[in-house]
Amino acid sequence: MALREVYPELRSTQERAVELARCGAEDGSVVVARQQSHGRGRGDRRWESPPGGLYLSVVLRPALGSAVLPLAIGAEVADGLALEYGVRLRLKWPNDLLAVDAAGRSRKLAGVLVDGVRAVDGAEAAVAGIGVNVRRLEPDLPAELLAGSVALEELTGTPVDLERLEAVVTQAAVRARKALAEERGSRSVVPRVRGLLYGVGEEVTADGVPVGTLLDVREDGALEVGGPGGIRAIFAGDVRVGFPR
Ligand code: BT5
Repeated sequence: MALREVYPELRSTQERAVELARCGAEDGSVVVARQQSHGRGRGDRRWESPPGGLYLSVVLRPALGSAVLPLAIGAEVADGLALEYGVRLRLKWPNDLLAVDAAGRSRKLAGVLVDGVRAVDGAEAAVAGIGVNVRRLEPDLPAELLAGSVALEELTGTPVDLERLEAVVTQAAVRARKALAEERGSRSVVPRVRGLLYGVGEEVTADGVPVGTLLDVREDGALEVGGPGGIRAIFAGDVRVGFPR
């Protein structure tokens, strides 16, 4: 049976869910924390996790080891939030959910992090960590982070029930893995990702280096950019849309 653990505070739901996945927790098992002291993003980045947000990690198995999984989860979460709350979000490769306002300003609502895990029984699992800002972040955080982020309640204008949101997000992650495991797999998922992709046609940098115009997402999950030297694929890195100021 899928587990559900809810903590008032935890270092990181990802750490706990990775532990559960190692021990063989079932698909859809979820760890939720009302706040995190060491919430993490990709690499050594932090995820600010004050009370009021949604912080959860879902065990997904069997895992597919696919680079499309974070994108597929992002697309499913975007669709789930659109249906439930009527918000329109864009997906920034490879793992950000952004709200874009009428002036074209983008702000980050949520982030997705996927870790691969080998369970003690030898089976491969994935752990999807998802953080969603629900209430406005506290003003003592860095100004750049405040300016670049947005909360769900700011978009809806009404209070959001955390348990309902948890169900929407967890189900979205489980659906994403299933969709990729189906026969058409990424061939059916990637077109949906493309439909939500942020920054198409704009200049992008990868790890601070200008790499050209954002063109597309390939079926293997790589980002395709075009520059004077031709078309190239980016498999990992910190991609920014627009030249750095
Ligand atoms: C992500 O990483 O966007 C993935 C975040 C995943 C967080 C969840 S919460 C539940 C689970 N448990 C964990 O410990 N983690 C997962 P990345 O693309 O590396 O983005 C990190 C960057 O986003 C930071 O360097 C900041 O610039 C920015 N950031 C940090 N906290 C933020 C927040 N609350 N809202 C918006 N942006 C934030």
